[in-house]
Amino acid sequence: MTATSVNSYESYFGSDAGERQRSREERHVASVAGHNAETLPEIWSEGAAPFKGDFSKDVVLTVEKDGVYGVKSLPHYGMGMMALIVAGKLVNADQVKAFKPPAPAAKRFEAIAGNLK
Ligand SMILES: [Cu+2]
Repeated sequence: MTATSVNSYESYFGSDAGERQRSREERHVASVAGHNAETLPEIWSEGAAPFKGDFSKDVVLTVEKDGVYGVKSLPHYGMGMMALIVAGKLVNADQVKAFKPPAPAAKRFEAIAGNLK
């Protein structure tokens, strides 16, 4: 399954990005220039390879280990431009619980994290 996100600045990672997505491949489409998608290292399944997409370029993350994967747009992460991708079991759910986002991003993070069960 491939999950596609993004189409505007505000919803770069899609309004549905926090929903439970058990995808093995996640594609971030650079439909708006000036963003990227890369690993949020605090929320990343142990041993999984990190990734870093170039600005204004599509990037595909192929997930091979169960867990929750945090993805951020580097320049806009502080405003909450992030997503959580779930693959298989929530083996690192404790990382989500412990994570403290930048203050302006807290509301958005709580909203997407609240969709994890
Ligand atoms: Cu961005």
